[in-house]
Amino acid sequence: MLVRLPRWRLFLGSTLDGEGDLLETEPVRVLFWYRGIESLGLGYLMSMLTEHGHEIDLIFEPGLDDNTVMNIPALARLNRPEALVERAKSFNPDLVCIGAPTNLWQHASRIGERLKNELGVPVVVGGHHAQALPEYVMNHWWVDVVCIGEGELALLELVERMARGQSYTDVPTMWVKQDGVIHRNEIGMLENDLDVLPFPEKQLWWEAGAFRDVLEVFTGRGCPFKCTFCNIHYQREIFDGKGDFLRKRTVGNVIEELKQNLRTYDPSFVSLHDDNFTTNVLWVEEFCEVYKDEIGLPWYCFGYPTTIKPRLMKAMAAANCSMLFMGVDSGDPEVRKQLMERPMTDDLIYEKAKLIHEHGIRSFVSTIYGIPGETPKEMWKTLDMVDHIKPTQASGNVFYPLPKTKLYDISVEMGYLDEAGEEKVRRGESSFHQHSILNHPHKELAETLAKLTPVYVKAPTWAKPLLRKMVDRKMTRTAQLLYIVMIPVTFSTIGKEAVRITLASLKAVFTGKSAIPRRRRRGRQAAVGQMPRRPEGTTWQRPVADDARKERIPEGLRTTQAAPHAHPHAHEDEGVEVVLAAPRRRTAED
Ligand code: B12
Ligand code: SF4
Repeated sequence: MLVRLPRWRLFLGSTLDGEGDLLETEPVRVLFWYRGIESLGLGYLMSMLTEHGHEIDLIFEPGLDDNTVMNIPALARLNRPEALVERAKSFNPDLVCIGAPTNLWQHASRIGERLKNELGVPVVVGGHHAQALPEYVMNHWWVDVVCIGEGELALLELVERMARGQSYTDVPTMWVKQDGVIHRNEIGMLENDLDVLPFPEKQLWWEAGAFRDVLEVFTGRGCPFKCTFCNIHYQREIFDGKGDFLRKRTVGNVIEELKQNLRTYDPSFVSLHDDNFTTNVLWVEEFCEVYKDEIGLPWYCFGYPTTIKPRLMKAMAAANCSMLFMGVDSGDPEVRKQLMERPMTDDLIYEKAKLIHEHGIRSFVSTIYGIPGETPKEMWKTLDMVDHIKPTQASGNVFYPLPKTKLYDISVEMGYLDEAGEEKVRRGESSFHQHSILNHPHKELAETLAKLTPVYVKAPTWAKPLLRKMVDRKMTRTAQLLYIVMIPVTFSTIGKEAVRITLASLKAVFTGKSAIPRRRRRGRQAAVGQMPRRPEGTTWQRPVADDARKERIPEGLRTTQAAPHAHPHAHEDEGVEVVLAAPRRRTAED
């Protein structure tokens, strides 16, 4: 029997009895918001919902005024907020989902408040700012739910509860505010088997102009390292005991996603986002073997210096790897070791850069200037190291104390971040590419160096003394201008895609396409065999009645508790041992 249930407004907080599971429910309409770039994290949430029969739409702000790289408030009009709100209204959602890394929080809260006022439906906020500062985020009147971890299972559970008219105040990983009470639920179990997740949504991002030439894909989640400026070390703590922190998809599953997207889109480049990518040589070799035959497009990935090995480079070069991103971060070994917890010698960095180039792979290195306690001499060493490496591209970042990171705490302890600065971080002001928000005695030097690093490494020898003079005189504004003008030269690959995305996303907001509800037939992926590792007998078709899915329901909601699933894979290769289910063991190189 098909029972049509009313929308959440009529029964929020009421509970159907257990038989509710058997009801055929109406889809819930979920609206997503993001800004500036495609978010694969949100893409996963979107496809999880559509695979279960719910309807989604996306409002995407081009973010030209402040894209975390440049801040030009006069361009804010180009985001056409009115058009986005109109689209939101015409979609008539039951739920709004906002993705918020720290530096997007200001924009997220502006649109979140507006949507709450205009639509009056519950608003869920997730992403790194929400994970780091859930209490702060929840304290905003317009926020109803905060997602404190990975969202696929938690959001689906919440939406399914809405569809069934059940209360969702106890959904793990979600903090829920209802009738003035905040229900702070524990973080739920992580999905250990990434292959069971539906491939992230692409079409809505494409329509919004968020990608064109570059097809992005995650091959794994988590990172074995512990850089003090990154969220990874506290994420490892919050997910402790909740499953495998380091997870890898199977090669077949990644290739299948790429193939599926290549049937629809026509990218010229593949971008693999995974900090874990180069840590598992056997996985990479298997991937490269299949990739070169079945995909073949040039691609880009991340590599932690100690994990860059000859065998790996050989396999990657043969599979058309076109660029490798490697964090140099600081040119001073003590700063790297003591302040950044990236213990490696200068020689190791030079050797790895050489190795990359010897295999015909282009390099993209990144630097951070202005961390607490850093001296001018140490900052100059960073520029010199990067110059010596002769990378294809280099980026310069101004240190930003991301909330809950070790380097944030160090900044406070050392007096570099006062209460006003902490409030700026909570509000997400500035970014890695803008002004230093520390009370750093050498902040102008850091800002000028950050702007000039990409230009300096590409400059002819005769121009370098001039650029050094510019840094000496802390000509930050001129450096900023030069940085912008030189983008086509300094970031030729990314720059081209950035221009295409800018034009495409502007076109999308200006032509004002109407909302087209996306609803996919349940079980679509299963039907075409795209989940090679999904256990037999399981299905995405009826999530509630499905036993296998119940196992994936976060702890606390299960009727029977399943033992946490752990599948450690240990691989030894060339002295690097990587254990995928546990914190990484230190290597000789570390
Ligand atoms: C890959 C990556 C990128 C890729 C993004 C690829 C893409 N298209 O999605 C690129 C290189 C483009 C990128 C850019 C930036 N990144 Co980045 N990036 C990462 C990285 C390495 C991995 C992220 C990851 O594993 N995601 C896996 C997916 C599945 O997780 P997710 O995106 O977090 O989403 C899940 C949950 O957070 C949650 N969730 C997220 N949003 C929402 C919303 C709702 C409603 C719900 C319910 C749940 C939810 O559910 C999602 C699915 O499980 C992390 C570091 C790390 N290892 O974590 C940094 C990281 C996320 N990046 C960071 C930063 C600072 C940036 C930049 C600002 C850098 C810069 N200088 O410009 C830009 C931001 C651009 C932007 N507008 O988003 C910071 C964010 C810190 C913070 N507190 O905000 C991180 C944590 C690194 C760090 N330094 O600590 N990044
Ligand atoms: S290697 Fe990258 S993702 Fe891993 S801890 Fe360091 S900065 Fe974070």
